[in-house]
Amino acid sequence: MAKVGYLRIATEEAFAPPELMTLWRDMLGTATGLDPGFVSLVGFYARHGSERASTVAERLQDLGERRLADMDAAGIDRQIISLTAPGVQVLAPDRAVAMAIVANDRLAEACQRHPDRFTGLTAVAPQDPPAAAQEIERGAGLGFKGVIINSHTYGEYLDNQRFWPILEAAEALDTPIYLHPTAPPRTMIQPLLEAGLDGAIYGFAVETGMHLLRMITAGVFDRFPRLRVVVGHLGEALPFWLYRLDYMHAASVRSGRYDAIRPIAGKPSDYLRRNVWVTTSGMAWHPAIMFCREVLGPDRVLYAMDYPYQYVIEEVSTQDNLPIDETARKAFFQTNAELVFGL
Ligand code: 1DF
Ligand code: MN
Repeated sequence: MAKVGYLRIATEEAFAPPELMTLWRDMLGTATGLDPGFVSLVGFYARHGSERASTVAERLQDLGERRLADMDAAGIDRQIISLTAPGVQVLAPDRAVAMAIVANDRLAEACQRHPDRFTGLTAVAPQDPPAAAQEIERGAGLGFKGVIINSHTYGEYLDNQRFWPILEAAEALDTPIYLHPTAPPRTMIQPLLEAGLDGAIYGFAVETGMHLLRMITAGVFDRFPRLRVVVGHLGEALPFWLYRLDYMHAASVRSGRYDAIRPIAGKPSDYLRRNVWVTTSGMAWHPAIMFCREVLGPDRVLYAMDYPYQYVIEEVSTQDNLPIDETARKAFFQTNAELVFGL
């Protein structure tokens, strides 16, 4: 990998503690009435015999030499590491709270062993909002620089006031929430699943983009104006929709068609430019990256690899070669991430 005049900080990089892998496998083996998204996603990575499934599962569990060697080979200086989807958000509440603590302890140990290479985000169990708020505080004490939420929890979204202690804690500690995809919920997945489109190819983006949009239109960012949200995959398609979101949101407000669409202080695009940062995870494509820089602003677009799900070394040089100047390149790979995550 070419030496360059900036650090490459990859911001959406995943891990799974072996304890959680084991628990997921047990659930797949014994429980009935399982969530179809859990079966599709975790059933693949934890149990499928294919080369993709087994190398991802191995790499997810490594927070040591293998991960560091992969980073070296790709020229990644630092990973911002978070608990992979669905994390603990598919577990019963008490188990989820306990397993988030295990995951955070494991990740904190690894970050302490490799402080120049790894930064962690705090995993939480949204099933128990007060416990999650407490874990966010503990995570900040462990040195974590944000919170990972793997999208919906049993089909519930962060605009639901029951989750607001989580948003309140993140805002109070001035620590960003990384809103990461997971398999769509039971109530949404069927037509995606039957076509094989529920995963990272498209279903993730539909579900997570909607999650962020729900937060915006519900007025979450009026209630928590300093809350910062980072979202992968170049904003889960929302930047491409900005114009129409603003137009149709205003039309819905004017007509009074929906109880759920009430006036909010700004246009949807205002919140995307004020409260949201997007990362390129898996979207190593110049036209899309340049478009997001243009419509959101160059300080809002950050590099991410999506290790180990999209460990493609050539995509790093693709992004080294973005048609931007050296200052902007350093912002894209390094300083935007340093600012958002407070590194
Ligand atoms: C996949 C992709 C899985 C991403 C992920 O976590 C993930 C995948 C379970 O390809 O199945 O984080 N991703 O962010 O694109
Ligand atoms: Mn990811």
